[in-house]
Amino acid sequence: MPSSIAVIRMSGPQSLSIISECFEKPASIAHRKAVHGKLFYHWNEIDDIVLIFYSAPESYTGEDMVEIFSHGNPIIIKKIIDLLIRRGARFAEPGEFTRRAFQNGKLDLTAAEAINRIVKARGDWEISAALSQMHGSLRQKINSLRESLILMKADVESGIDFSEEDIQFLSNDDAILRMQHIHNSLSEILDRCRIGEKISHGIDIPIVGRPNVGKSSILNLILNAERAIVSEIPGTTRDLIRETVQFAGYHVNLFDTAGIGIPGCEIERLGIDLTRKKIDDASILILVIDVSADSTNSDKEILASSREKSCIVLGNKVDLIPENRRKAHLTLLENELSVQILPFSAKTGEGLAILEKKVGEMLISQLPEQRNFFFADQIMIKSLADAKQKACSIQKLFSRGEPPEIISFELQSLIDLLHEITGEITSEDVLNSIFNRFCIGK
Ligand SMILES: Nc1nc2c(ncn2[C@@H]2O[C@H](COP(=O)(O)OP(=O)(O)OP(=O)(O)O)[C@@H](O)[C@H]2O)c(=O)[nH]1
Ligand SMILES: [Mg+2]
Repeated sequence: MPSSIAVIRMSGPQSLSIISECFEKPASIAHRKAVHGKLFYHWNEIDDIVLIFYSAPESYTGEDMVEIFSHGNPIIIKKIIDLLIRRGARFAEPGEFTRRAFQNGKLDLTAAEAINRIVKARGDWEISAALSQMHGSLRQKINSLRESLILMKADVESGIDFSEEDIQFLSNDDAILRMQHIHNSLSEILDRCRIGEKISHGIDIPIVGRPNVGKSSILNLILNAERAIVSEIPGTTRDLIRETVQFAGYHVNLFDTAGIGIPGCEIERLGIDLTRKKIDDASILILVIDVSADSTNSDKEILASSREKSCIVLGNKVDLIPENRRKAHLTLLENELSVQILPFSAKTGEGLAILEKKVGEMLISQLPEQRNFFFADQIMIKSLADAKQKACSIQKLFSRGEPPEIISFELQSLIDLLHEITGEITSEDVLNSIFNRFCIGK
């Protein structure tokens, strides 16, 4: 796809010599200075470019790096890449730039994970949490726990050295309390990583109600696209239709569902089963009723099944009620169904802004401290869960008064686990699992 500008990045010790061979003014290339000039292949000009050279170690990867800003025509981009490859460069693997940055000590694994999320984030909150993790929010937490553990291990080992003289550097009660604190902190970090997972996966919000109330019309209105079939025939939607949108600042998976009523055929019945399952699994629901028709037992049944959830009840088709009768009509329905109804019209868009605001409020209340959630790879989450488990077992070792040699050994293995999370100790498999999820060029 053409764009106005493209950026082509090259990293490694030969970057400078490769670019110098094809740039018209090689002598003007200097560290962190933008220089403008022609790029040539055998005296043929390929493009007019701006380039920036970063001298190692002051670059993203920690190696010599060149960034070429060219025009964004794919033909030009291809020619530049071909030219660099002919001169000795090669295509980067997914995430290779960040992997090299990690290997050169420019960032730790928690920051690498955050950078991947910044590129892929689909909601405002996700971006701000990923930025804060890139700046060290998760690393600092892990490092501070590790420092406490190192001090504790030193205290335990001092107890070993001086055991003959009966000097106790760390009382058992004190140690148990400190381990409890570490266990709680690990537990909190793990919870925040799980919230991060949930937010990245997107929060599921099904749109439910009896047939023909306007669920598909509402999905289409939110998406601003004709995604689901709308018709006046009840039972039009029979399957779950999932669409991911940025709604209320979050990455949300909206589901249009089959209307819950008396099924006319086996397919409708299967669709209704899927809807009921979706209601059970979701924590936030958009429940639709048709205010232009009388409420039915199906409306009441659906409301009853969503009592435990955060639920927004939309009174759709409000455009069909004359303005002067609206208030009285809605109050009557609210009393009959014992819920608060948001007047809505998929036809005119009335109520959409309030719906978005309410969804945002519900997400905020369900995701406490969301600004502070973290992003972790599955392997990091596993290491965190193992670390939490280990903290718990070390606490028990202290309670049972086990010998300091054993406790010290276990403390060291907990310290090592924390090293794995930030990446000081890592296997090739872990690195592959993390960086293979990156896109090429990052
Ligand atoms: N006047 C008016 N008509 C609407 C509104 N929303 C939906 N309709 C109409 O109501 C009918 C049913 O709409 P759908 O969106 O297909 O309803 P649904 O709930 O998805 O129906 P099923 O898939 O059969 O369960 C269609 O004829 C829509 O044009 C609205 O806000 N105002
Ligand atoms: Mg439908």
